[in-house]
Amino acid sequence: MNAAKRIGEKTRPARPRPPADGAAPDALLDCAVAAARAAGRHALRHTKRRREVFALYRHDVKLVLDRECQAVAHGVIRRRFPDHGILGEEKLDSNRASEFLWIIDPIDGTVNFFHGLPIWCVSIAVQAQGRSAAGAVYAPELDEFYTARIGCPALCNGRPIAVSANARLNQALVSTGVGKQTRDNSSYAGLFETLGGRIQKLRILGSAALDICNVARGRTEGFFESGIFIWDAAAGSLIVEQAGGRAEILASGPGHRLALLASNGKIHERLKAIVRRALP
Ligand code: LIP
Repeated sequence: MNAAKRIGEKTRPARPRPPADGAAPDALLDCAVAAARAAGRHALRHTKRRREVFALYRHDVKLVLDRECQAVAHGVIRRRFPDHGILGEEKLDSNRASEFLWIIDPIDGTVNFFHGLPIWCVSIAVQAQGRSAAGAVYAPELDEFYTARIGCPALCNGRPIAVSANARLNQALVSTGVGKQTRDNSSYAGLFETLGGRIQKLRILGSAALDICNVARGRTEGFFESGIFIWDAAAGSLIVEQAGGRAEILASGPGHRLALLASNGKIHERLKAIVRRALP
């Protein structure tokens, strides 16, 4: 598994050039917000269809609404930036020759959504020349809309947010997640025991994007998960960095899989030393 420090870093060119089609950061952020809002509202309007599946797995579910929300977000982006590349969780991967890449998770926290838990969101990020430029995470049932772009503070519902000031590991609230493979569930026992003894409390909430936004908002001090994907983490990673925290890819593998550590920065290295033992 090759490791890279930040999402997009390994493809980052030495000196970023001005974008070819002049897509300014504000225009990219406006588009991310419009796409996340449209997709989130579509899911919210159709919550009665939350159990319509096209595939049911042992630890995962693929919803009809996943694909519909991805198509809604894709349409918003295509209308504004017809030549940009788009990568989506639901088998969407187009025009990767572009210097811009949109990364869509139409419903992050899919199993929560399927069961009626409100902890789910739409996560949309855009990279320019391999560097995250703007991101939006919209949780309709929680009425929380996180946004960030390079050069500006992270916001929640239009108000600036910041990571917590807590530097004590034994006072830290940390969230994690359990992947979609059966082996993921068994490999976590050791991590839970080790981590649980060093921090205040461990939480599993089921949406990596919202877990990372909780760090950005100062509700938790850290998030770690191995076996998630770039679309789970891309927008949240920019949001937590623009809120004064850190997001670091500890390992990556085929199919956009990765292990991510996000934190308030103050406990990052101590947390990394613990969670690294859980990496395959
Ligand atoms: C989910 C992640 C979560 C992880 C789940 C799943 P999805 O993404 O947000 O952190 O524990 O296994 O990967 O599939 O709901 O977009």
